[in-house]
Amino acid sequence: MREELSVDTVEQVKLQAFQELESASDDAALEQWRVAYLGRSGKITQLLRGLGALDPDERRVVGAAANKAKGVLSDGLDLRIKALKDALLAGRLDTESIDVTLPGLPAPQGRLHPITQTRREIEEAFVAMGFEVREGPEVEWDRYNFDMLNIPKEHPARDMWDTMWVDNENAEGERSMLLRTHTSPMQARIMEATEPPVRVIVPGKVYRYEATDPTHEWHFQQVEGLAVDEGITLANLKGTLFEFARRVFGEERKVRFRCDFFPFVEPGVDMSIDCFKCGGDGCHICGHTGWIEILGAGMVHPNVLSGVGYDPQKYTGFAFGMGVERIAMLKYGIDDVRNFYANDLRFLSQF
Ligand code: FA5
Repeated sequence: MREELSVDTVEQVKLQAFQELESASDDAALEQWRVAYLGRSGKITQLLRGLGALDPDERRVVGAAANKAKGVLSDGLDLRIKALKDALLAGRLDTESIDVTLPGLPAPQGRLHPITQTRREIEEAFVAMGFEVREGPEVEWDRYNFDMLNIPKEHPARDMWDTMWVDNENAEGERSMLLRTHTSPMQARIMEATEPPVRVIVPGKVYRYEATDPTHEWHFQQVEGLAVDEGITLANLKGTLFEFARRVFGEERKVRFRCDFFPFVEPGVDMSIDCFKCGGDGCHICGHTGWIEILGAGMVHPNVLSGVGYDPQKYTGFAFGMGVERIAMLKYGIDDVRNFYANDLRFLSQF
């Protein structure tokens, strides 16, 4: 016989449901409880279905009680699920412990850029030969970059360096400030401030407004060298540079020393190393010459010496300026200088 459906019946079902919910202590028991009360054939669902048999007044009251019971039971289920989860976590915290002596995850480690490594190697080679390391400004006056290096204004020799000018004009409307095109301005700055003997190298960045190719960047690094004293000759320059090449490249690399022109030296030379790619046969990297030029050099021009107040009758000196990227290319067999500044970790992390 069908049980009479009333608010009391609803309350009894609700009470029993809560008691059973209290004793459900795992996922399976909770699911079983949900099906038994709130599922499609669950007790609360059946109560709601039975409302149709009641007269309208009773249906309103009992229906409201049944719907409310359904709401509180499903809230009760959510609370019970959360309580069980919290208890589980608390239990794990009680029983488990963290081993603080375990090694941590390794943090990714940086390293020195290959150009910095090469520059330091160059510095070490010259410091071992008695040179001091100095630095100078990258934004330079036209006076130091050109005039004091025996390259007056309007002289065609200025075309040897494609210059990036800083937008700064003097009273005559001439541009006078630039990004230094080479480290040679430091020759004049150092001699102006020092009495001979001088024996320095100057590493640093330089900038040129030129199209890039496998051996040309628009910004790169140079190491300038300068030695001034009484009785310095071209033989000292040659000996110093050969010793440098031996230290940095080893005995087996071939070195070529040739005449060249730079307005601030007389005579002028350049030095090349045999191409690492073709071994001297000629390829696209060395411009089919078999050689890669690494530096320009020469005996400091008497005009430069007298320009800084040195007596060219008494003092002589040599100077050189080498490209750090070219040296790194030769050392590591890199066939495109632009790789150094492309910021590709696949390339950089090899060094
Ligand atoms: C000079 O810059 C002179 N100041 C060198 C010098 C110093 C001569 C002292 C005499 C006395 P040059 O423009 O040739 O010279 O550059 C010197 C070196 O810098 C080159 O041999 C080469 O190794 C490097 N170099 C030049 N242009 C670039 C470039 N665009 N990208 C990378 N390296 C370069």
